Amino acid sequence: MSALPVHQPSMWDLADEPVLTRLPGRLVRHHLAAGAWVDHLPGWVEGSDHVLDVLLGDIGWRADRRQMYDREVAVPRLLRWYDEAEELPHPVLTEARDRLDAHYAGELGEPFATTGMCLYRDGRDSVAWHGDRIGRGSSQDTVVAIVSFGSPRSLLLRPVGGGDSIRFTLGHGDLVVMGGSCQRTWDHCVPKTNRAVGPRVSVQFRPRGIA
Ligand SMILES: O=C(O)CCC(=O)C(=O)O
Repeated sequence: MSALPVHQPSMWDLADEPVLTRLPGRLVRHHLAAGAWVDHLPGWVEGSDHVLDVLLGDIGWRADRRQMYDREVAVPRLLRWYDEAEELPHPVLTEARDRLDAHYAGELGEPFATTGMCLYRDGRDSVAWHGDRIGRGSSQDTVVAIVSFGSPRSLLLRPVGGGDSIRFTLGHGDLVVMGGSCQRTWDHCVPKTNRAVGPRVSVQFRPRGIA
């Protein structure tokens, strides 16, 4: 695997230890068409530099390849997957999952189980338009929560089949949650950028059977 990117500590996130700020009353819900919604809370995690340092370490990042027509190409990001039994690499991530469980229990009716991580090394890394429709996500409403660490990147959403896109900028310590029919009726992507951006790690919490 290629060398991991180096993180320049930010000048504005000076908390000594990572701290999760309050969720209720601060998350803003955006209702999209067809029963989809997105909750957004910039700066949910304070002291995120500590978490990013750990995530940019040797936590088992994997460089994947996939078939594209007649060629095999590198997936433009590094990946790490934690099943429900595996300990997460920073305790604040376990606390984040517990807090999300408590907050979304009524709406979701089941706990978050797996944790997927993507490392975008620079602006050339990306994820193409898709919905999390492997497994139950293809037929059932669900909730996917993403906590972002590192350089801000855009998360775009657009209706399946096309239409205007909506942009969320995901910065250091920000939380975005896609819910309702979002994975079935909307697609999302993180496009490449020509801006000089540093690394970003996306931490995604999903219920069992959603990918
Ligand atoms: O980078 C992100 O926050 C989105 C990741 C994503 O959509 C995925 O891995 O399915």
